[in-house]
Amino acid sequence: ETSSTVITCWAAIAWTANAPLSIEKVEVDPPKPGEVRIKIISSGLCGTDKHILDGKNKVPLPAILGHEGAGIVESIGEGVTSVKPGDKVLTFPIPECKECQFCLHPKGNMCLKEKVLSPTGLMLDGTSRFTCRGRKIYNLFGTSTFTEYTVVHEIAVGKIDAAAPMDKVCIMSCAVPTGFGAVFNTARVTPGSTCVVFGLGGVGLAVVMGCKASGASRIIGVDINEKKFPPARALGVTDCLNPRNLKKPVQEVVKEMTGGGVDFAFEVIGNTDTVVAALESCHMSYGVCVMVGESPSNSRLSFDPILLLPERSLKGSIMGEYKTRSCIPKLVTDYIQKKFNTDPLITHQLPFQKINEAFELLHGGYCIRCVLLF
Ligand code: PAD
Ligand code: ZN
Repeated sequence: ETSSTVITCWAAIAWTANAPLSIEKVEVDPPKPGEVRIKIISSGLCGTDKHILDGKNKVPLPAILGHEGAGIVESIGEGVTSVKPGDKVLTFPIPECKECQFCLHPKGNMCLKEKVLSPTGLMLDGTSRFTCRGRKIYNLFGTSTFTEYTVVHEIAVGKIDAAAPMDKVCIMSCAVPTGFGAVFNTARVTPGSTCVVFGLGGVGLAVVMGCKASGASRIIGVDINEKKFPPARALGVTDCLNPRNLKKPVQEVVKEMTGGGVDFAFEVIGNTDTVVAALESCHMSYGVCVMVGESPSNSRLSFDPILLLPERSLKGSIMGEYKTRSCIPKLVTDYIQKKFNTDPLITHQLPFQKINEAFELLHGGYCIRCVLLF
């Protein structure tokens, strides 16, 4: 245990949006009470990190991005009881304090201590644990995984099975629970139902896996990048649509294909117009549209309220409605026991130093999830 020493290590700094990340030496402070310092072993690159780097979604900068991480506890602050040095853990962008009114409620997963919806980039005491060239560096959603070491609140750390393969399970921090939970917890997809998934990236394909596991009879995949179609078909998509190659709006085509609209639609892109298209793709009466994608900061949804009147519904889903620390480590155990296989979502692996190449892969659409290895 080195919980009183500062660690100097490599991290990828986002000084501004719309520029490559800069790999630099940073100082990582020891964990304060209730905090855990973690040696990151692997991290996924999520669409949310991409939106932030593209300037679509605003967070305080300069920051260390990344929130889909798996690592090993290096040291713990005072009062930490749920993990100890050497434990394998995941970091979660939504904490679960297990004490607040929201955590104690059986439904929902928004802990009162969360700040993911209004990111401050700081720990709950209002300070930062990262310094680079004498400047304070913000964190992302209290996690920050594009660094060799990070400090996370105990309430945002989940202890996982000692047998967990650390190069694979990082995607259980975000993409997998987000996609599975949108299907199992939010939409509650039923056997024989019809589904449409807008956006076939890492999260969208986790949605596809969930729909298939739920016994959906038809899963329509929508993407403007046709490189996504072969992996999507391999995971259960039955029909692929590229809106740019259609003569009419994609929602009209989906309605025609399904005799009036699907039972369940998922928006997993993060655009307001595709949220409306997904909503319009649903059956007017019993159709349920789940919004998973994060639309740009300060954007507004606009649609005719008559869409909802005949009982169609629109719901949001964050981290798949899973109470993170209570539920996600169990998903990891199920994965280890081969109850499902999310490995096909990981199409690329790169050493951490090549993080900018990993963002290029995601932009170019050549990969589903690229996992960075430390
Ligand atoms: P990704 O970049 O891997 O995938 C996005 C996919 O959408 C790509 O295949 C694109 O080609 C496709 N796409 C882009 N624009 C369009 C368009 N106009 N029409 C059709 N397809 C399009 O991202 P991801 O899968 O990691 O994340 C997807 C979204 O989910 C993103 O908005 C991210 O911020 C959000 C997210 N939400 C949560 C949550 O808890 N709600 C968690 C993680 C990610
Ligand atoms: Zn994410």
